Amino acid sequence: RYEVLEMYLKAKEFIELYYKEVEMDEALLKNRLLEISNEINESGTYTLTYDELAYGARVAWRNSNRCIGRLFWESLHVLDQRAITTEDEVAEALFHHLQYATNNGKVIPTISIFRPDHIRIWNHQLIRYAGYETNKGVIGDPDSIAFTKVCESLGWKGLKTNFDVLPLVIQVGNQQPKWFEIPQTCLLEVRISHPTITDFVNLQLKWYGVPFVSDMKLEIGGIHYCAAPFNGWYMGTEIGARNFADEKRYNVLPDVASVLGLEQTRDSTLWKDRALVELNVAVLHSFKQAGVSIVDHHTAAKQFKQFEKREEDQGRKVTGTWSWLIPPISPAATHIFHKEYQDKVVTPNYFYQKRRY
Ligand code: HEM
Ligand code: NRG
Repeated sequence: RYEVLEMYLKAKEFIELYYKEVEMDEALLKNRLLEISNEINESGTYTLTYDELAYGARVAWRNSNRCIGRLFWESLHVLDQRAITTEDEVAEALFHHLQYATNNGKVIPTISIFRPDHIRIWNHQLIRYAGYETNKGVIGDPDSIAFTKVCESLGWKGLKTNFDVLPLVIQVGNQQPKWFEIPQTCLLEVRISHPTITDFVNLQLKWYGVPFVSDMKLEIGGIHYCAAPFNGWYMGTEIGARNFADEKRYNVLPDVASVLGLEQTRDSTLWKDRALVELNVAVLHSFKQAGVSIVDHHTAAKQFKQFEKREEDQGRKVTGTWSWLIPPISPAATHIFHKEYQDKVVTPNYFYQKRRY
């Protein structure tokens, strides 16, 4: 049948890449392809070995066009959770991932891979703050409003602070999803202060220490892993120049400017730009002080340049999405701004998928 052939061809492409890059024996490759071909013919699908799976997840990171953090792709820690079948087991595995990867602040880039079909995590990130529409405006993160409503409809109730950590929402098959409160032991947060401006703490800002993207699909060799949450560490601008600064997110630039005593009546005073810089200084300072891994955008760009060099040395072409790779502050101060990238999609890779709510 057509789908069977299609899957075999995709499997073959990945397995050949794996044997080429990991320098394995040609004869073993032939054997492995025969084995996969038989398994697909019998069952319609096939199972990667742990080593193939781990390599696939790492190459998928290497191929993530929007990611500036790719220098470290080979060090991704892979948790194989394909044996898990129930919501409770998934929640347990995710708690383990949160603790393992957070590692008391010394963040370990990690991915948990669940069985390809049947399991879906509804959260965008494992840890994220709720958002509520009220008649006095939005409380919390406006980006979470729709998902927060879903959680409430499932019976969860938040405290309605600006930083309520949402529960995990896990679905098996087409069953009603189950929600799980995240234990405090899995949660690391950083209060935001500024190295010299003491009044900064009056803004009462904090952010969670680690981003765990949980709604993307990992594709390796024609197999689609719909539940494969991964994490690295933050680049400071993600928090300081977007999550806190966007008008449609926490929108704190006017408050920061007030703390700095800046004239806000004219755009041309560049009060937004000055507020942005001090806010980003505060984010980097606070994470550093709390012992939580974070990278500034200049260092990240230099690391990305090293990645480009290493890939070229290996005879591979680096693909990328320029508009995502440039940092949102001082982009032209990085080399990325001054060159072009081919935005070609290569698999293995991480993809967006349809939301389940
Ligand atoms: C996107 C940095 C680790 C895969 C991004 C973005 C940044 C970034 C700044 C853009 C995010 C945005 O603008 O919203 C980093 C850093 C890491 C890291 C500093 C530290 C190790 C990882 C890991 C993976 C990964 C471990 C997967 C295994 C991706 C993907 C995107 C992305 C798929 C695109 C997300 C989307 O389209 O929404 N990364 N990353 N990154 N990163 Fe990384
Ligand atoms: N901008 C988002 C996180 C997206 C992924 N960023 C990473 N990924 N650094 C935010 O929450 O601000 N990672 O795997 O480290």
